[in-house]
Amino acid sequence: MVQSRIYSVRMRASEKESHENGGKHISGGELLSSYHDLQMSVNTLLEKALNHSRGKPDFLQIQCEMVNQPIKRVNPLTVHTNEVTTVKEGQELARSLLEKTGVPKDIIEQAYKQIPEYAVRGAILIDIQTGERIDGRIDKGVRVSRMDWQWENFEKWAKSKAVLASPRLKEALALATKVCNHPLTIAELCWSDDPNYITGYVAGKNIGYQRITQLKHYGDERGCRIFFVDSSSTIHTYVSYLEEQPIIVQWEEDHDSRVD
Ligand code: WAQ
Ligand code: MG
Repeated sequence: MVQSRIYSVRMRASEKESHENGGKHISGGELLSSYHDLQMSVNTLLEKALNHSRGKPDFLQIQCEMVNQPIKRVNPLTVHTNEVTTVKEGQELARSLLEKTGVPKDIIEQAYKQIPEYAVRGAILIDIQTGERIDGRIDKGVRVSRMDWQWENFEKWAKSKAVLASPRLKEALALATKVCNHPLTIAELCWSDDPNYITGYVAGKNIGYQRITQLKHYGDERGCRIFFVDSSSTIHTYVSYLEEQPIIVQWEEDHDSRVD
């Protein structure tokens, strides 16, 4: 991708009303595109919006903006898949992995108690010192944007790691890689709001991207995305990083890092 004329393309779709008027979130998506690929990129996000298991959109927005900042290239987090046999086992593993990243136990419990209250289309930011939610985006959360991973490079990576190459894994791993690339991120906890997808993950610098095969039951439309953050003093620059810093994930075998 030539650095000049790179576009951030973002999509959001909802049922009944727009998100800001209280509509139900159906689907969202973000990618980076060259000018040449713009039509195909818009189509990719349009298809995603029109074919989501959460429902058909009544409101749909796709926005393209030229990116002016230089794009940073980062190696993907190391991936490990943890097979579990029940949701309970999966959630216990998620809690212990979060502890391993350095989130205190009581903060993890406090965060879990708040999960049922969240109905956002972005991520919740939680301060690991206080357990308080610090993003201040009540019913919106923070949407991480301006990250991507070229399909060919992703496929090559997936093949070498013997994992199934799916757009969902590519998107989630690119997002987690961007998020964990920031020094204030301690950990991320995530599972999908797609009722047909029950695998989720915990990610952190020292543990990499740890997939857990069951973090919720089939049919459940409640998703979760929490970033555990070290301090709230520079929250404004942290959020700008999440929303604005362009990042391309690019796997280079020599740079593969080891995790505990
Ligand atoms: N920025 C912030 N939050 C987001 C973003 C984003 N770009 N995209 C989604 N979210 C939030 C939002 O609240 C969703 O409800 C929730 O995360 C789940 O999003 O096999 O598919 O796109 O390794 O449904 C993880 C496992 C799948 C993949 C996660 O999330 C694998 C997934 P979804
Ligand atoms: Mg998504």
